[in-house]
Amino acid sequence: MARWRAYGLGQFIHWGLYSIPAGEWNGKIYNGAAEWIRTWKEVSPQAYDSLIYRFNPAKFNPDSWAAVAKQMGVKYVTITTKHHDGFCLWPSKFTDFTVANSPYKKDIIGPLVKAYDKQGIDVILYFSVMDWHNPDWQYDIKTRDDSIAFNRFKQFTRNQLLELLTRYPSAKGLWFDGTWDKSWVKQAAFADSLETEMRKLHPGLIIGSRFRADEYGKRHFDSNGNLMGDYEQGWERKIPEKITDVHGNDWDCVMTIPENQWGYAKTWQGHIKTADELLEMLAKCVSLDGNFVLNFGPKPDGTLRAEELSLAKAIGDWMAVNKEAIYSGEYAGFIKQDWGYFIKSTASNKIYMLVFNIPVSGLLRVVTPSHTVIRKAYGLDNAASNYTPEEIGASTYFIHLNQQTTPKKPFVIVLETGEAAKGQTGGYEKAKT
Ligand code: 16Z
Repeated sequence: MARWRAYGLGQFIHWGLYSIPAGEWNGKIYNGAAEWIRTWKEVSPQAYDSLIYRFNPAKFNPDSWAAVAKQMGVKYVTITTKHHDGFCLWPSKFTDFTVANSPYKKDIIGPLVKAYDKQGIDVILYFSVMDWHNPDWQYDIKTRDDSIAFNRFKQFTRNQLLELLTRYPSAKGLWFDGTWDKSWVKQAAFADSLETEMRKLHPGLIIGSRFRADEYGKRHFDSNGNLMGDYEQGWERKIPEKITDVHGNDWDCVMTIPENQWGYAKTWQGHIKTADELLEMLAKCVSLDGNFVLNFGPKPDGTLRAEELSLAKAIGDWMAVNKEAIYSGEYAGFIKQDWGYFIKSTASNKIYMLVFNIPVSGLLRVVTPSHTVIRKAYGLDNAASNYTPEEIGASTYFIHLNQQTTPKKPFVIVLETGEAAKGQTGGYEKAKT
């Protein structure tokens, strides 16, 4: 988890049969998430499942995906091995509904793991427990037949998970999804023993809080209020506002570029996030002790769409200059200010100011924790660019920006701080009221 904590930035990949229709069925474009198209009432599940005969990503090149991720500066990637539709991107022995029976025939996961490993990017395997293709999957267990079928399903799930961990031993963790239905929530004992089995097979395995419920059906946090799993997996398309929201837990935020599309959708509707917006989300997450994971939905031919490539490039260009403020960054303990986010480095004593909103005055307020003084302030992109913080009150400073030269891009100021000399009060007198 120490390694996980230092990641800062991650990539999510949603790829599967849903990338072929890409949100469009019989000429109609659906606004819902493209990877859910199998469930729209106009879509026949049989027709959807036949997409397996069209899965043939001729231009898939795992090394080029990994190179994009490397340039972007991500430290880990989460890849869908099987989404809710049940289609497996690895040749699972436990179902026919896999890449092996598509025209592509080859394993997708193995080469991806290898390519990302080669770039030094850790891999987490996404796995949906809910499986629309498997007739044994149930939403709830109401009859004896449901129970018999679901018992088969549990063994199937166990087989697939042990298979994934055996085939891809370098994976660092599992990202579970589709675990919210009553059927699975009732399997606390089974899930608990499966978790133990997986951890034994794969020491150090990281599992988030979505995997299992407790015996009272509580999810994420058990009936005693304790986090279940290694990190909180509830921050999906939302970000905490303040440090007390995260209760001292590890967490990551998974985020889409448009409003709610994970799989490839031909047409993105509504607001599409900009690089600066995404960078601000990244800064906010790291400043509150979390990781930020940006989703990509590759096209059916195996290439990445132009919008995602250009965002990845812009984020990577920013990271090339400012990564020191992101990796190994944690909550700084400074009062949040309107211009942006404070991040403290766990690797040094430096404090980073990630500036996103420049005030009209050009003055950035910094209130230091008690007995802490600023010794030095300079631009992360240029250690020679000194700022002279003006002390304006007890533990309170203004950093003066040169409004002529301040870039119109998010930037970082490094603060080197120290302990105030004994008895040093700054001479500021408190009001008597
Ligand atoms: C609103 O109900 C949802 C929304 C998203 C149920 C499931 C999901 C899936 C998405 O398809 C994507 O995989 C996301 C991470 N997951 C929670």
